[in-house]
Amino acid sequence: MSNRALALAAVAVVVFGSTIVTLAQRPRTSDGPRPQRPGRGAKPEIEDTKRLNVYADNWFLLYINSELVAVDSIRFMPHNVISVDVFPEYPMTIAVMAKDNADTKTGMEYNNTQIGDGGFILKLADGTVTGKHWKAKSVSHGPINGDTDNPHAVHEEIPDHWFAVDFDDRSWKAAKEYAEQTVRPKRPFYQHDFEGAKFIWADDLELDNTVLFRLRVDSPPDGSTPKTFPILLSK
Ligand SMILES: [Ca+2]
Ligand SMILES: [Ca+2]
Repeated sequence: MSNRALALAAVAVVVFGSTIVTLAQRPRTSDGPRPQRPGRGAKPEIEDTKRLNVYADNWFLLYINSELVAVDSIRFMPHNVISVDVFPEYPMTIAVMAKDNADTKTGMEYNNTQIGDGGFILKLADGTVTGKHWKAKSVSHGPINGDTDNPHAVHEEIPDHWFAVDFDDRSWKAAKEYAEQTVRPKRPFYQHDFEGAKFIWADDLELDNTVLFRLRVDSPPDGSTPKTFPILLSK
């Protein structure tokens, strides 16, 4: 090997060796929090989320601040609880579409053999619960007058952007509260935290079959101070 080749080999060893040292000195990211980038602030952690429990007879979808957050994974039976982690940002607008199981034409269920009843309840760990302070609008109703001999259902067009933060719900009625023994929730309801929440629906638990609900929450109802994360704010 020439002197020149020996010199190149020596340089290669030095460069390779320093690469190993550099890799060895890099901070590990698999355990422990990553160091904060200077000037950008903390990022939210999972501890900054709140647990949302939702039970619907029979189905729901739920938006928070105009974004779809939860959908009932079971359309009809069995009755289930959907439980998700939510990162609350205030003011917070919650919008829900809840559906009783009902034939679109007749408003009845089980092959038009009976009238089914609805019911909706929710609790968020920031203290937000369902109750008559929510707004409600029935958009599907039947059978009209409870007539099971000649059953017909009526439908209202679902308003555009009914789930959006800036939707005007002032013309909607107050939600109506129903006793737990009237709704008769199934077992999963009792296995989750709904303490302080009331079952709600539109005016008729049996004949209103699709109901929209809305609530604006200005600050955490439990009085806690929400954390803010400047890193999430767009400039
Ligand atoms: Ca019904
Ligand atoms: Ca039902």
